Amino acid sequence: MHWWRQHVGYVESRDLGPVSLRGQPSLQSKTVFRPEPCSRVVQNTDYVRYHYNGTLLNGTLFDSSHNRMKTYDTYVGMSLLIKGMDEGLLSMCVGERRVITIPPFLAYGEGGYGTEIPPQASLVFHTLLVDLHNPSDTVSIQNQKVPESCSRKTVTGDFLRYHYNGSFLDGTFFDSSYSRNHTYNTYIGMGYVISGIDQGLIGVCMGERRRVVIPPHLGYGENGVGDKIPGSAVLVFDVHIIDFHNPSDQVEIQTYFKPTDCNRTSKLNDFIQYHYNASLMDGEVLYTSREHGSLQSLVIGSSKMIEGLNQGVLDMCIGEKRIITIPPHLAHGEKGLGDVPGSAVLLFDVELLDLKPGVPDGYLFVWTEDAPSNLHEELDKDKDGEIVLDEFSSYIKAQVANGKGRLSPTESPDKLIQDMFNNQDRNSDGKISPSELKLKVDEDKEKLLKDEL
Ligand SMILES: [Ca+2]
Ligand SMILES: [Ca+2]
Repeated sequence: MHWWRQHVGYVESRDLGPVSLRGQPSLQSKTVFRPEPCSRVVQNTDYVRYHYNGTLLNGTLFDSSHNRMKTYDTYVGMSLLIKGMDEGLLSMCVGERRVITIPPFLAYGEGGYGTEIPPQASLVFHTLLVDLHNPSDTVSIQNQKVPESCSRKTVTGDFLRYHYNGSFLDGTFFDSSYSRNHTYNTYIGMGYVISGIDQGLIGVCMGERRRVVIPPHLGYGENGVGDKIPGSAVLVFDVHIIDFHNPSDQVEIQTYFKPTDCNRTSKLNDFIQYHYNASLMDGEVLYTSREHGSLQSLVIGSSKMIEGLNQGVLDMCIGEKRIITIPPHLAHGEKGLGDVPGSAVLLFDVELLDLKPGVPDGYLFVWTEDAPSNLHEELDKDKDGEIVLDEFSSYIKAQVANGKGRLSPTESPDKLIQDMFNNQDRNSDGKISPSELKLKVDEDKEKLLKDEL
């Protein structure tokens, strides 16, 4: 209500003088330019911002908003203006240019006004409507383009990444995320942005485009912002939603092909081979393993892999294809990585090609049964008190062949056995002494997978 009082006070000083209603010429209004389409026109109680040049019939300029470099801002139809303007502005569109010729009885009448407007003067206003809203306006959603596939819409508390162009109702541009080459990222519905955006971005889909028209009381109010946003300006945001997530989101899996023949599915520590396409939610491709001719492999649960992918490839059949949507806290986080922007949701299209039982992350070999208690004796085939590589290698291979142990499928057995031997031969003399041989016990692992040489 602050505006109201302010403008009442201001306009009262240019109140109507005495008027005669008889024998006077009527108000004349001539539209010089009217933009099409024109979805909304001025009605009584609307708040308008317009430019004008006011002249007498002889062409003498008595007032101009252009000279002040500022629109004239007021309510229409509430007797804050001279009657001729209250009437003459009605039904104008934003962008419309109109010449309003006002007879004296609808202007300042017999008294005139100050030194500029003589008694009985008809006034000619060349007007251009710049902005228009009503205090009862709410956020308006227009030009919606919703993607066919929309599994979820934004709710309060979601974190959005979006692009926008910001303009005023007359089309004047004021800001764009595109010019910064970076999405605008924010939580919505929580007061981090102007109310109009908080409201206008609830219920959007990923990939959706919409226009959000925000009246000033849900935007930057009567004061505006610096010299960028004038007071009482309606804001028009053309928004493109790139992605959104909620900090509580989990990995989302959509299987679109599942082979009928599927006797085993992937589980933690399995060694899998797969192809994938990774992209951002707006379709920007990050990596395509097929194009690079690069079959991927991964031990499920490996710390080398983003957590979301480790989770997303569980319970998969060989030959299965699925789309895995991964929120940023299970991918590359707020900072992003390489081509992945901060806080980006990732889309993986994965086809599982092969699946082998593996060993836990960081292990080369695991026992499938309890490890022998007299391991050094078992390994020392010639009983000379030391284990050489040949003894070590043939023993490990025998365990694998008998199903008592499992080597990691990530490398060749000989390479793994050599690495294991080197790990145990702590003084690197080519022999493993009884004191060198130690079982590494990881009590966090399940029992069958818990011991490693
Ligand atoms: Ca030996
Ligand atoms: Ca040694």
